[in-house]
Amino acid sequence: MVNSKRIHVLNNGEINKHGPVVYWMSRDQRVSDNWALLFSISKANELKVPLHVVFSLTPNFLNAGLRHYSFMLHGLKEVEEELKNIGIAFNLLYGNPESSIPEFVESLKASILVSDFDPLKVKIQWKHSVNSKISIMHLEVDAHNVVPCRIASQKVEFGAHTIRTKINKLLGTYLVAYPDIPLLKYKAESSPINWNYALNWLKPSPDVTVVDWITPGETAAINAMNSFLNVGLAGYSENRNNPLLNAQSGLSPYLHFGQLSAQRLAVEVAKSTAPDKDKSDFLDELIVRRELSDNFCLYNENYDNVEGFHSWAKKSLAEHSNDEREYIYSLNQFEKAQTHDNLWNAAQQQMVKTGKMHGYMRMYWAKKILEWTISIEEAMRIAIYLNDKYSLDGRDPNGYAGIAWSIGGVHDRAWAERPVFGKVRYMNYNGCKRKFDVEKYISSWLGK
Ligand code: FAD
Ligand code: FO1
Repeated sequence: MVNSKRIHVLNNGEINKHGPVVYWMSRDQRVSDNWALLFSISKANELKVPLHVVFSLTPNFLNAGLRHYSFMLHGLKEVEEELKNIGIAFNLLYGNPESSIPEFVESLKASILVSDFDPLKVKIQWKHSVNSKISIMHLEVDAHNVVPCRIASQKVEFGAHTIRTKINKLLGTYLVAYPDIPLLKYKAESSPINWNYALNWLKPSPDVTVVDWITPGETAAINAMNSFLNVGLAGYSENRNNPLLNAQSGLSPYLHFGQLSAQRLAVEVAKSTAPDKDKSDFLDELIVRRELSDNFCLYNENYDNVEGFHSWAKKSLAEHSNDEREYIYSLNQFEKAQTHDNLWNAAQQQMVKTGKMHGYMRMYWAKKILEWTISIEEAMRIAIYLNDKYSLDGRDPNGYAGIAWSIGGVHDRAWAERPVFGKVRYMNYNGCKRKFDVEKYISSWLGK
């Protein structure tokens, strides 16, 4: 039922015949359309044992605040309810997974540990540490990518144009409809979770407020997907880069937290009656661009710093490191949207207020941080800090790849050389003015 190519053996542990299967949920926080869950269920039925899903809650995860944890916990509450309905136990653990997961596995005398794929360094470290403390088999299932990241390519790809051919060749095999969730032969129950206690336990920083434009959870995600399919997909190609139109799907928070499966979305888009150009442009972003980010993070551990840039960019940026900066701002000035450029300030405010800056403005926003900081190291630090702190879809491979593209030309080509940017693609205010009504965007985010 689950293509074996999605499954990656993480250790050489053995299967302990009698204990329950444990699925350590982290990236793909949903019950439907989840290959890691489907695999865990088939394993449990095969071993004639029950299934426990477990989520390890860690405070201050990569600078996450109340905005992110509130969204995530609401989604996990729905996961708990849906799992209960099909006889699967859901356990919420507190603290570092490197100790909480081995303890949990030991307490249940689990038969096998299943986890979902995530290319971020912190996750790779978690799994490495867990593996040093357990003796049972640990399998990882890529439930996030249409084409499993480790299958699409075994090396860091140059750009969308190189991974596109590899991914498109494999879509026939992997872009398939999901099977129904099989019945559990052996059921398990768990005591209900006190979600208010969980949120309070995290003590999330309140200075990044909860957002109200989006409802968390997989039911709301499917509803948002359907309204995008019915209304937003047609015209996507033409309108998606206009920050004044609400013409992107708005689905990235659901995709980031795994409350919506990208494969489900892709299957539904492919079936839609919207114009082909809109469908192919959207699928290229959703599959090629998004899966290129996982490729970048999996095979380039410096995805979040200057070392991760290509040599042409490192060389060129270094040659211009002493160029005169017309403006230099501190993290605090950027964070408070106090630069001389009201277009940049408006984009920053959109992110602070809503947790979702328009995709086109994200490029401009990051490139100006390169232009107005004392070094590219400082630019990377500030861009990642602010994006992870305020963006609901932050702490995501797409973010690290998007920032590396903007500041370090990753997945982009060299352009005509200029001060500060060197050969990294330049963007400026006038370029934005040619594309949309900047005054209107500024007034909508900087107040009247
Ligand atoms: P849509 O246009 O509706 O796209 C649908 C989905 O396709 C997105 O949710 C995403 O999964 C994928 N996608 C679209 N554009 C890109 C892209 N350029 N790269 C990779 N995947 C893409 N995306 C995040 O998910 N989290 C981030 O923290 C993030 N930070 C970014 C920072 C910078 C500086 C840049 C330039 C881009 C960043 N992106 C990030 C990528 C992109 O801007 C967002 O995915 C997109 O704006 C999300 O809104 P949407 O779902 O409405 O987009
Ligand atoms: N994953 C976990 O396993 N435990 C957490 O407590 C956790 C918190 C968290 C907060 C904000 C956020 O954006 C992501 C968070 N994640 C957590 C990870 C997330 O599920 C994704 O796997 C990665 O951020 C993207 O790869």
